Amino acid sequence: MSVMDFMRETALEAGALALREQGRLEPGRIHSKASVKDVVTDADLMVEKLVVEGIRDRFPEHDILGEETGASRKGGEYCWAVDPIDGTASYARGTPFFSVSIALMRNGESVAGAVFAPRLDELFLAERGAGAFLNGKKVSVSTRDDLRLAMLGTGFGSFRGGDDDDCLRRFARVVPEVSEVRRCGSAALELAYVACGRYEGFWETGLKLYDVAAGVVLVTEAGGRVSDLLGGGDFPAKGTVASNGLLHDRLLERMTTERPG
Ligand code: LIP
Repeated sequence: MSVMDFMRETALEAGALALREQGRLEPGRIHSKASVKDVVTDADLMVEKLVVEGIRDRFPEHDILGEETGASRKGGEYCWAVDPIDGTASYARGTPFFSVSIALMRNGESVAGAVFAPRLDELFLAERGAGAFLNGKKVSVSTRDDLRLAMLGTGFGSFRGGDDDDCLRRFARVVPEVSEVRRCGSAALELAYVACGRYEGFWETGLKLYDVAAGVVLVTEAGGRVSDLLGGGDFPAKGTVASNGLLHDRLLERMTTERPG
């Protein structure tokens, strides 16, 4: 089985499990992590176990970074970044906006990714050099180059650690200048929406590698661009900005939160 077949099958299986478990979620199966704003459900743990065991069986020599189980590092060339349920808060409230996100990284760069939204029945897959696909159909980023017509996604992950005035200032700068800003609650899914042209762009700070690793390869393989807030490659540590490429620099200009004077 090829890496992409493994990814597809694992994402579908993991998504089916997440879907079944969403119907059975009750308060006792939802827990807080570092703060009350940061939730994890029993389903996150079950789905991560399924994915991690699959990787261990098939690629025993590879490293794994899982949102819930942390990192197992053998110091090798390949590492899998797994977010079993990206958008756990949305998932726990019963919304359809959550996804399973699985990425394969080589020497720190994403080379393949799967983002599956089981309630929406949408599987996004990308492999470096081979393009990005939604349910088997090739997708590409939007060709809109007018910021006023842009629909963007964002998130407020940086608030988990407390207040974040910069995040609010950035939001206030962007909102009046674009057509719409959406917040679905799953960064992986919003990156997938940039890849397939539904959104022109996305930005968020406070994300972790497992949130973005699959989405990044989707966006770049669909013809878009991903950077940190300053236009460099240090994402997600210094923020994540993704776009159709055409609007990237104009988005970056709005990411600076310095106030005049
Ligand atoms: C979540 C994201 C969400 C972001 C949160 C968080 P989780 O992932 O995808 O969009 O705003 O900070 O990281 O924790 O549900 O896997």
